[in-house]
Amino acid sequence: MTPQKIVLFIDADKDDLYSLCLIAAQQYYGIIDVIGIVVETGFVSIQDGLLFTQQFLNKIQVATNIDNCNYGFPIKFNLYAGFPRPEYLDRRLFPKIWVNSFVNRMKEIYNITIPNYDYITNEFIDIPVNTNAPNVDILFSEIMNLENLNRIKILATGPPTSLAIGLDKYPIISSKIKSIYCMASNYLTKGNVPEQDSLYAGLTLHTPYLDFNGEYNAFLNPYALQRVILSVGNNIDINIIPLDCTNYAPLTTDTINEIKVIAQPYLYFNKNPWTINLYNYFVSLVETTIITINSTLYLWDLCAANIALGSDVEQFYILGSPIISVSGKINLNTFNSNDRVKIYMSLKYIKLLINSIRIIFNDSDYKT
Ligand SMILES: [Ca+2]
Repeated sequence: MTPQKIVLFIDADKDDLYSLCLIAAQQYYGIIDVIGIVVETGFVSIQDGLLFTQQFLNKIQVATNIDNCNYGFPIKFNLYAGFPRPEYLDRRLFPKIWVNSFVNRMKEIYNITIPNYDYITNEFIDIPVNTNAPNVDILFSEIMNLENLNRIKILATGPPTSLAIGLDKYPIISSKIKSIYCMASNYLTKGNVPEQDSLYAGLTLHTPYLDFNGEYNAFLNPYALQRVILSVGNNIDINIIPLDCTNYAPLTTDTINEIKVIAQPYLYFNKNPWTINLYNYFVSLVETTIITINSTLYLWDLCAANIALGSDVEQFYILGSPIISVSGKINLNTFNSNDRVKIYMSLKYIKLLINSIRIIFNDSDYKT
């Protein structure tokens, strides 16, 4: 069987990176063919995101196009720099305290650093970094030249700015895409963006919005998400994994223990050093995410990655064509259409953990 071609759009936070472990596993086992990973502005800047992604991929023994050599690693991913976010969205940022703690943990645990951050004052310094990653335009031209027979699957686990721009800039791209999976937005549940100006989040907005309680990926670029959803009109299968769904997958210290128990029999039988190294980084990065005991964390991108990879995690979805409000939240009264945009509303937590481990260890039971 021809491996499914996949393109990822990520924003390089810890959630993206441990989800990448599953993607790397499927590439290694020949199940998928990753033709590109695009880093978007989201958690950090595009260039910083590229550096974090490159360094983490090297830890799990995956080479990249921006490395100087392939280090003898068995697989290689091509990274691309996304399009910059529109300037009018510049005031929408992740809380500085989260970004700083992420940057510091990457150094502390993995010795992964970026050159334009002062680790003593905890401030970004204004020295431009350039990874020499090719621009996403290069990837879009490659996609345009693909045959229609094996249409690509797209997984977006960051604000989908480049994907949305690409759909407009290169209309032919739509005919090359089979499906899109986006971890974004919220429907019936509360968002994770502050409801008003927040000193903690470094959030000050010109005008208060009426419906101001979205999810971060959608909040960082609500118009991009809306554009992606509209491509349902081009015969693309659109799947939205909102907070309603990811809230079923809390990340606590119990989660780590459960993952370790599930992995035990695989570790007993599997002696492949590449796989074992991958598993160790996967579990340690998930663990590293738990910074404070009482913070509310979820396995956001892992849910989306599992659903996109066809892992059967017993989801329930509703159909409709959502309208995304300026806050990034799905507008409640927009389901009167016959469109088939799928909005996932639930997911079985324990199966998510089991299937993630099955994917890492190449146990095809993840689909049953
Ligand atoms: Ca992400």
